[in-house]
Amino acid sequence: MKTTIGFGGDAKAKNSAAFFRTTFSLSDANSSSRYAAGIRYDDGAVVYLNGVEVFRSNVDKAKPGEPNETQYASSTVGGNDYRERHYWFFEIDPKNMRQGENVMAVSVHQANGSSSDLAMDLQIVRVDESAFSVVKEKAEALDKRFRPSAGR
Ligand SMILES: [Ca+2]
Repeated sequence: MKTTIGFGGDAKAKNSAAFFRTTFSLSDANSSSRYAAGIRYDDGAVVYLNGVEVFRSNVDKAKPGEPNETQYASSTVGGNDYRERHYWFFEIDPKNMRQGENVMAVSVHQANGSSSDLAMDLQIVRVDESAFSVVKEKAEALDKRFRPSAGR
């Protein structure tokens, strides 16, 4: 683990979500590259690129009037669950990438206030068409752990 975070002080009422944000820069965002991201999470995660949701898993959309950011995850991801132990891969549509600075944000959600742990790791690889096919095939071979982007 690279960063350890607190849970809010009350072990029976831990923070429902944690928020992470980072930036990266692209000098040629309009190239023909494709983007494959891999994420591990406990218990649920929503990923945003430049303010656009690009991945959501195990977190229901908030009901009207409820704060989306602090939703609990839909279910518990246990220690042996592939979502915590392995990467789930998904494609990011290149149209969501910007020339210059890009902002990647992730909200990670607990299943409930007494859940023992929360974790997240995210990576993005930028590849050409042939390398993308290899990533996709290998991820699909692992329990179909690949999700195409909504734009495709
Ligand atoms: Ca948890």
